Amino acid sequence: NYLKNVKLENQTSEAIGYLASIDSINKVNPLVASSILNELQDQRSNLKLIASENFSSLPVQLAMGNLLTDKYSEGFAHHRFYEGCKNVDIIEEEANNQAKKLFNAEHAYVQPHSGSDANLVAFWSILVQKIQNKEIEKLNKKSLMQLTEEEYEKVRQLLVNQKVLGMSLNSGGHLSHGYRMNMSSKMMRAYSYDVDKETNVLDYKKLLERAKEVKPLIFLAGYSAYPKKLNFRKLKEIADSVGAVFMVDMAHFSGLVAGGVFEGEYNPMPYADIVTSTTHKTLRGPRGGMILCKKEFSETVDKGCPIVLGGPIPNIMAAKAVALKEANSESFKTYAHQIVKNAKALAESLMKKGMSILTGGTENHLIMLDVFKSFNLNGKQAEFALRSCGITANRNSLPFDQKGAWYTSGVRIGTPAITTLGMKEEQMEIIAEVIYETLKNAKETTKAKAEVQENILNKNREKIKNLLDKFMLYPDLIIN
Ligand code: DSN
Repeated sequence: NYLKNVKLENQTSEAIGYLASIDSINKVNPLVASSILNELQDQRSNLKLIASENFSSLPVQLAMGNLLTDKYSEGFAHHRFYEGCKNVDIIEEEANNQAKKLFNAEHAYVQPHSGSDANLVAFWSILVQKIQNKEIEKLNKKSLMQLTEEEYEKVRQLLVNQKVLGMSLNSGGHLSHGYRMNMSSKMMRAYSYDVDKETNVLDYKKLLERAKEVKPLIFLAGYSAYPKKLNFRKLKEIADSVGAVFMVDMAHFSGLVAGGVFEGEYNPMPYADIVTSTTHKTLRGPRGGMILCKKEFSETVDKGCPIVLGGPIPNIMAAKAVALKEANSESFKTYAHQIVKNAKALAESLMKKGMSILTGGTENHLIMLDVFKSFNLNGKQAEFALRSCGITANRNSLPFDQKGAWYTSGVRIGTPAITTLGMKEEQMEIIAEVIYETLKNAKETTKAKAEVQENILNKNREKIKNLLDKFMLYPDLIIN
């Protein structure tokens, strides 16, 4: 019994809830219970620098573990294909309202199970609204169901021949933005734009030329590995100049928008027609997705389930409502600003030590290290060496990377999770030192591994341990 040494009376209600759930799981499947506790131990003893991860609060986690998971609620709030959805309606509506308030959105949809699902729903919604509905009208029919087989095939061909233009995976865009191996490039014709080869930064003039060349239906902005802010006013002008729908995927930086770090021209909300996001990255909620859009798209977006998605996941929507309420607070604003201050401080310290960093710094929560240029390592070797010293990060290809997507020349690091732990600029100096000392001393052992000599490894591990002891994950959760 994992709880035999735990005195529940000394713990907070969140800790009791968490531990009680482990105890209860342990009675049915001890392997699962021990894996959850081992994961807690892992995340407590390694420094999480994965830019897309965070630590959600215990209330967010607890909101996921209950009987809401048993409910089917296809449709959307107050418009369901099932009876008995009153409480799910309240929860979904609350999550929508919190999202609308947080982002000043006309409409919110919190059902997507992931960011990629949110993008599929958004694409589908744009295709229906801009192409399918117009075609049905032209044919003097009321719905798709009234079309003859021949007419239907004509509409289908029209849909798959529409164009989406998104940032290439190579430049830091996402798979679901039209990468050849991804579904997004099969449901439409996908085109991409790149960063400038010299600066690794987006050149808005070249982007305008590319948009004019492609003339997409959807002009898509957003990234998962680009360390700069995006100017949404300029991007909207580009979209308008070619008559495209302007879609933004803010999965990586939605917490920075929510916290008021990305304001004015750097906030996509006033400019984009449709915005998608995950809820688990900088936003610090449960794993999932959401859509925010102008009224024009609300009707089709709300039909995401059952047309694109299966049933919504009510327990996750409940956790989204909790997380979005947390994000609607002053302390979240302070948190979001600190993420970027920490990233800038970390980048500065690394560069002072002589490390090569893409674009010479960062304007957001992530930093792209060129480990090949700096240390003659590939990303996989660097990732392995860092983990051996207690740092969890992920390799990432750099623009025009010669080493491909598996080995890569880069490592992506980010500050959302360590900022949640309470770390500030002072701690970034220590982290930079560990990263630098680890990578400088890492010796290639195989194509996938680089090892650090024991005395340096121990010294670095000790530094990380000291940091994590001081900035403990869920300090209220006491397990002996
Ligand atoms: N896999 C996520 C990331 O790490 O950025 C994006 O989906």
